[in-house]
Amino acid sequence: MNAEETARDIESMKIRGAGRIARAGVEAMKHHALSYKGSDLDGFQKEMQEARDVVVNSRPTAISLWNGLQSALKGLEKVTDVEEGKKLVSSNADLFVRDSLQAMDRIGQMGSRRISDGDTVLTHCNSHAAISVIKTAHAQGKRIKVYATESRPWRQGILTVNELAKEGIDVTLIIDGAVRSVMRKVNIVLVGADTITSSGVLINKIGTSQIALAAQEARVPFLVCSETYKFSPKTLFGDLVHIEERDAGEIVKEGEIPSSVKVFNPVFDATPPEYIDTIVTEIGLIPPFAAYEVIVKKLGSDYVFDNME
Ligand code: RUB
Repeated sequence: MNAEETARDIESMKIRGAGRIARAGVEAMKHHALSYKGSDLDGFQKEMQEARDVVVNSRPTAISLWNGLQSALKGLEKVTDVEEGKKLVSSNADLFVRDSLQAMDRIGQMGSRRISDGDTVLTHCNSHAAISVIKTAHAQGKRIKVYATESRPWRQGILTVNELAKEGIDVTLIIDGAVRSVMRKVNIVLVGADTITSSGVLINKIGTSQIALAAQEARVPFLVCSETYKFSPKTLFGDLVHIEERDAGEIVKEGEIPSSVKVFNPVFDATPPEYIDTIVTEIGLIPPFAAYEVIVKKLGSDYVFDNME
């Protein structure tokens, strides 16, 4: 798919989840580069930047998309002809997708060490990084139970329970409001991430911060499963994370409530680092307060400074 089609599918949530939108965005860059006709290098570089902007603006909150697109175009300003540029974007994209899938597997392996036989896990929305941990623990023969939240208004929890049930995992769907009621039966909470700021704040599906509160009250460990490309270099330079607000029609049908009633539909929220026990990444389990180190060391100071705009 080209950049415009990919952006449309991300915006309409046909493609969703921080990891998947990043991989789809990167694939779109590859497609866009390979289908460029002509030999004008300036034109090629300009078109790639424009394609990047179209995709990056399709969903504003997940830094994974921005980081992915930056990786796909890394070094493009240094190429000497269009063919070289095409090859570069194509191999950057392949590398990102490969590393992203590998990271998810590693997160599964490492996170599963924190799950014991007989544990009950609670997860929110539909995070493939969190699901990777659950599936890995199950594959290791651990008998686990899972509570999965419905995640209004898009009900991504339906995807999660279908995916886990297919693996033969004992899974129970709950409405979002039932989290505190079930928390006393839960041993560990696993959620994904759209963005992690340099100060260790987690931005994830709306409702995540309430789950963290309930977990802390019940003294249940709250773990975030996140590839390092979900850490935000932008926040290091003072950018605030923009929390996407979506249409009222996702919550109420036309005519269901008086037109004088306002509807507020933020789709992500912020969980402070004090509520997070650890972040499971592909480079290890790190405390949220080490987010700054991850951004600088893993993404690299060159990367950070080159990509500030
Ligand atoms: C999905 C969501 C997920 C993260 C991580 O929100 O908040 O927890 O994106 O997902 P939406 P993953 O459905 O609005 O995209 O671990 O799969 O990257």
